[in-house]
Amino acid sequence: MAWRLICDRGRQLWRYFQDEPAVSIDYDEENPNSSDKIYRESAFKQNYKPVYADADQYDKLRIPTFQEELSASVVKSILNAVNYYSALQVEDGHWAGDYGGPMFLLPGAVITSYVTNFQFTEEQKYQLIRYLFNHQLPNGGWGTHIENRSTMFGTVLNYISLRLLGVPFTNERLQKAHHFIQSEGGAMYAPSWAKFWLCVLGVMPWEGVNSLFPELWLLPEWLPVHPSRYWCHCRMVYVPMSYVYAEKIVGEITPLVRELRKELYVEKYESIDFTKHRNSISALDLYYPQTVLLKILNFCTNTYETVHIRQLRDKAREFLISYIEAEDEHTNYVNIGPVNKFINMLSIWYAKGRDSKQFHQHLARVDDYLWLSEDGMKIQGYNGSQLWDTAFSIQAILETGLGHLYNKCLSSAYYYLDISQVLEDVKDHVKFYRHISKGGWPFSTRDHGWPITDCTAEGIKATLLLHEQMSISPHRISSDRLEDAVNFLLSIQNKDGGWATYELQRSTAWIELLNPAEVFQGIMVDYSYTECTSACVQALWKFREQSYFANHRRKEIDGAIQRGIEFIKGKQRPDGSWYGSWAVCFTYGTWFAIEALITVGESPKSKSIQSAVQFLLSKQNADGGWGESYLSCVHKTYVPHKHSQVVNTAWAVLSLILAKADASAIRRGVQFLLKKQCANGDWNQEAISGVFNGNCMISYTNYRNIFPIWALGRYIKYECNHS
Ligand code: LAN
Repeated sequence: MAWRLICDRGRQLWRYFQDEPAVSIDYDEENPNSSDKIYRESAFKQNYKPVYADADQYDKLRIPTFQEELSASVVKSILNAVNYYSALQVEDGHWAGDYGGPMFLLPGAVITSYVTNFQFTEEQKYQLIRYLFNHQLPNGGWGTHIENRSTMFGTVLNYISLRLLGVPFTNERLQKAHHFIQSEGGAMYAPSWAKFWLCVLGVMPWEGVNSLFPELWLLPEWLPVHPSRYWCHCRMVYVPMSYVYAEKIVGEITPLVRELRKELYVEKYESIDFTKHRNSISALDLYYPQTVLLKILNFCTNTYETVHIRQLRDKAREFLISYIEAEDEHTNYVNIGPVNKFINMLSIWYAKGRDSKQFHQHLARVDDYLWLSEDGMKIQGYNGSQLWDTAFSIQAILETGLGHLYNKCLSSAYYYLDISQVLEDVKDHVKFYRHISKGGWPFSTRDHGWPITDCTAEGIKATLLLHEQMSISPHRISSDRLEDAVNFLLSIQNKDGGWATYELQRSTAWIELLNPAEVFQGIMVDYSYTECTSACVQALWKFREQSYFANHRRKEIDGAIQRGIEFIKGKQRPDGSWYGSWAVCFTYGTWFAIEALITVGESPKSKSIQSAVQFLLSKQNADGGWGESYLSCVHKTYVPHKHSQVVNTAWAVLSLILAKADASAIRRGVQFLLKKQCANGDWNQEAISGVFNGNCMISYTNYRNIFPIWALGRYIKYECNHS
């Protein structure tokens, strides 16, 4: 294969090898979600070593022989599934997979490469172009994510990307996209995060955006609007954005940039009054409109911008660049996400120069965000989902009771848990508004290093399960390290009893009124979430069960669990469901909630569990499955998908078994999972599973294996208890 994934301690790099035969790429246009064929087919070829694939050998499996036909086929299916899925594991122990989905990230990389003059290789460019063409919609536009309808956010940015990647204006597909932009009134109707990039490229003057008010950082920290209180993803994006704004960075005005100025607007570029269009935004994009309060504040900061005070600006600029440098160092130039990665890189290019060591360190970490699938090469939503997928995979495989057959796979996964836990706080963490990190697990890699509440929780759960169920000795993840992980969780529980994502909740919901990104919701505050809270409660409970840790902060742990459970109960909706903020959607949130409640001993007969069961049963389809549309997340009300989905079905089955619900509903769910399994043990990629900020979807490719395995595994246990 010409393209190969090379991994090192979780770091994933797609490399092109000239003298190897090219990959055959067959993209299924019906489903915008890639099946991740390129990675999966080569990993499968290389690693597939099935154990006990022969159905007659059940007796060797130390599990009872089943009378019932369904159970026998479930065992067969599990073996087939784990045999397949374990072949996808990388040597360093993690599971790799496509973490694409958002369609507004690649343009940040391409525009930064154009302005700072770094080159993607020819092979990369070819694949980036393929990706963009593959995701172009029939009306010529692109959505904000791969399942979305066309938006100006997606279309303007991806149109520009294709032009910068060398596709000529006369190209038929670009003509269609051009037509779309023109018919929607031109690029000034794109949202503010797109306008930012237009200004950087020089196809919009900086007067076209509202002030990013760099001096905001100089206000006293106790003020509720101080940006140190924003959700870290929002904060870490607005830090370099404000720096770039303070410097009014614009790339070289090349002939191509001049052409784009003509192509992107309906009127002549020179005749447009861009100040008037600061708040213009297409109805296609509007999800969280600017509030009156924000408009008033924008008026003030825009006015201030015309007279701003030099000394204050210098002070703000200095602080911002020091913050950018700190984030770069803390994350080994990976940065918290793909948005600030490229804005930080641009800032460093400007402040330190093209030849600076820092710029080169940034360059070395660009490829960490790239992923190649059959639909082409994309910028992922993060530098991967390594730890998250691995911690879940461990739990899913152990749930089947067949862990002993997959010893090598599980010890290798344990190794990944070991090398990805964060062992120290970052330098100057107080100065740069970072919570402690010691003991936490990140979502991806240790190099990235931002620990997350629920990733830490899943890390603890997976570690303790492996310690319990596998003969791992000596424990490389020491008791001290597990205590640190628990300390991290205890340090980060909110006053409302819940857990947020990366930090304590630092502000109240009213600050959402200042959210300037018209396309996302809930980016200003790190709120407590049902999923994060459930994971933390489960982890603390698991930790508490180990007699070895009986003396470690027992009282605090008990209190934390109690308050966490109260929080979760308070989030239940009148219809019995829980909203899921990070995956699609009510089946996900409800699964997390039930898992936590049952773990701590809530009776399945309780009102809360019973109404959740009623909710789930009411959504089961005639084919036995469950299917939820991503629109559930957007509209915050259950929207069924046209087809049942294996991932939603698995969450529902996991929940119903715990809740001791009606056996026939469970069996029908299980039968649906069996029916959908492919001959090689995989399941087909269906609709997109992940979401963030209400409105943008993100792919969790391994969910189609993890959750069916987990659910079938739980079903086998359940049958054992019944027979
Ligand atoms: C993620 C990925 C992981 C995810 C879980 C751990 C699964 C979740 O339980 C908590 C939230 C979290 C950490 C999460 C938050 C939002 C992220 C970081 C992402 C979905 C990955 C990409 C997304 C990020 C915000 C994308 C960039 C867009 C901006 C609006 C800045």
